Formats: sequence, C-alpha cells, structure tokens
Amino acid sequence: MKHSRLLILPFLLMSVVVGFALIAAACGDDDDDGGGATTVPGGPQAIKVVAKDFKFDPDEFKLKVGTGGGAAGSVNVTFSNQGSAQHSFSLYTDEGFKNKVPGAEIAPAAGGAGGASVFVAPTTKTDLYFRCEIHPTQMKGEIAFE
Ligand SMILES: [Cu+2]
Repeated sequence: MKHSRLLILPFLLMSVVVGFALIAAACGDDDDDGGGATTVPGGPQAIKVVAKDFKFDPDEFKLKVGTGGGAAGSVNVTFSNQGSAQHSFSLYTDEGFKNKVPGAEIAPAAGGAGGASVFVAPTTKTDLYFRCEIHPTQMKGEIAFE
C-alpha cells in the first residue's frame, strides 16, 4: 500500500502541471476573438493576413474604432504570402474598390515573402475592404471597425 501512495503523488503533480499547460494554451490562442487581430493597450492595433491558395486567411477582421491619431490610432498590417503565386494587399474604403486607404498598400510579394504597412484607423464605425490586386475577384476580405 505504501508503494501505491508514493506513485499517486507524482501522478497528481503531473496532472496539475498538464492541466495548467492546457489552460495556458487555451488562453494564449486569441485567434477566434478578432480573426487574428491582436491589440496592445495604448499601442497600435495589428492584423496578420496570410495569402494562401488564392485566399486570404483570415478574410474578416474586427478592430476597434480609431482614436484619431498617434500610435493607438493606427493599425499595423503584416502580410505573409504562404502560397506560390505572387499576391498583394490593398485596402479600400468602399466595396467597389475605388478609394484606397493611404498607407495600407503592400506591394506584390512572391511566395514565401511578405510585407508590412501601417494605416490610420477610421474614427467612426465602418467597414474597410481589402483585396489582392493580382487576383482581385478571388482574394477579398473585410475589416470591421466597431
Ligand atoms: Cu493574389
């Protein structure tokens, strides 16, 4: 009986450690909340867009309405092309893709490459629309500012 007691204690400790690891892993994955959006308090908002298989992943983001200026009012875009064809990132204020958002543009990048840009977040609730200029009908997405 003494032996089984000694074996149970390490097992319990392991269970606790594994339990904490699972909780930490679950909390660390915020991707479901904002569709890949991350926010640092007082800093710029940020989105990570991946281009793959002629699609953007994610293709929908939810961000907060901007504060009008400064770092906190801007959005950092990180773009990563994980496909083999060239892809780009352009952001527009309209669904018809006529008015570009200044600063947001990321030039065409080859597969395995990427880019980054920064734009000023709108200060009122609005939707912005992005697309790949090389595959404009296939690769589209949306950023909702709420
Ligand atoms: Cu493309």
